[in-house]
Amino acid sequence: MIDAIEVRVPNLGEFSDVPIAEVLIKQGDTISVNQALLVLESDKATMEVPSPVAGIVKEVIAKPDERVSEGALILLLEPASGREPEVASAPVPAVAALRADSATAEPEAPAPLNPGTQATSASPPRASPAVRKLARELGVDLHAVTPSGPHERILRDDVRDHIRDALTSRATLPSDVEEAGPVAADFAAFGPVEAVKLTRIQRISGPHVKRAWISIPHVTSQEDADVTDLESFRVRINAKQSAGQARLTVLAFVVKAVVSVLQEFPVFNSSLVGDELCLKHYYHVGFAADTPNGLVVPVIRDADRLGLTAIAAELTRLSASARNGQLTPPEMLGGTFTVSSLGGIGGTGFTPIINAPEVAILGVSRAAHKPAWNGVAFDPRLILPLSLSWDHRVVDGASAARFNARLAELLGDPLRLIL
Ligand code: CAO
Repeated sequence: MIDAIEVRVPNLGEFSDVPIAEVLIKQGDTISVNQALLVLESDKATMEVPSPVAGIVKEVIAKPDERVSEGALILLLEPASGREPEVASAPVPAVAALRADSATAEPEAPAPLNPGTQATSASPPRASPAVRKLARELGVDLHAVTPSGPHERILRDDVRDHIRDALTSRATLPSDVEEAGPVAADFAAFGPVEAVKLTRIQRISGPHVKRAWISIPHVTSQEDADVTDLESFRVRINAKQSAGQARLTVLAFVVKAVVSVLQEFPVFNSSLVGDELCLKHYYHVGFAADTPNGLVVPVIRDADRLGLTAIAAELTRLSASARNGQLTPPEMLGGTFTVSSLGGIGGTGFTPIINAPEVAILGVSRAAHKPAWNGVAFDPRLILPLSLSWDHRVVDGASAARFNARLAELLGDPLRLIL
């Protein structure tokens, strides 16, 4: 059995009776040769006292704020596994680090984790070389750290707490959003309630929609399209459709027009990948479909190669599959732009959520007759409200306004649209 080793304060050169600013080890710690044990701080300097031997700390004798000189007992050490103690092969320096007591002697720390909380203290932060090193490694500006040690000294734990607080505050938005619903409320205390499970589609699409809403800076631009001529054209064509032919819906015209405008404004048919835009040279247009089980988004592939009636046929086929729960995964993948039409239901406008990784989505509301000034009198015109949500990292307001204006122009001139 090897006796515990007494580890004492080494020769401090010109210094004696120096206060202990920090005790860096605790009982049970396994320490290695040269590991810092104490930080001593005099009026003129800060010193770290390294360990001359390796082992397990049996008892810590030194206490913060005590004053020590050469020979003072710091701790009792047990050699690891009862072996002969490993000692420094070269003499351990009396102090591992010695610095003038000025923060300017230290290299600059990298950009702070949380610049918003940066302090403007005139005096340099007080911290041991080890703490400064830790702060540098972790990119923490010590000016921003709240000290908890004696004499406003920043301790290791203060640096760690600072990082934890910074990370927690960064994570606040999503978790706040998550907790925004009154999940824990006891609704039954106010009246009868019933619990209904979310559908499978809702459980799958919910997190996707939430992620898109939180992570994409959305802006929605509104536009009115005069679809008076389009509607009379549509009614005329539908009246002549033979049995079995797909009905031309407003949505079919919208998809046709959207493809044409996407070709003119390629950025709307892209995805943001890191700091690059992936511009897609194919046009797979998704459309939101309301089904008994929830919202799904079937995709009309290569919509640019389809005529109006083929688009209408695809809309009919995919809508039926969506309602019957028979869509296959490929029929829901690869969309480059989405249209969400609530026109069959109502509404004068809404803010659709972008179907990430797409960068824009078009919302279509219910067309209604509105008076339009023709220069002489008010004319009743059928106006279709368009709501384009776009990712402000990719699209700017002017482009969105041009996209919408062009779309409205095409929808206002059905012959040009189909030619
Ligand atoms: N303005 C006025 N009336 C409209 C219209 C519009 N924009 N769009 C459709 N209508 C009317 C038409 O009268 C149409 O009948 P006719 O074509 O015979 O005249 C009727 O509504 C029914 O249209 P529809 O909605 O069934 O067909 P559609 O092709 O327009 O839409 C589909 C198909 C699948 C998009 C639609 O059924 C649907 O599910 N819409 C909901 C989408 C949704 O939920 N979006 C929200 C997503 S975010 O939660």
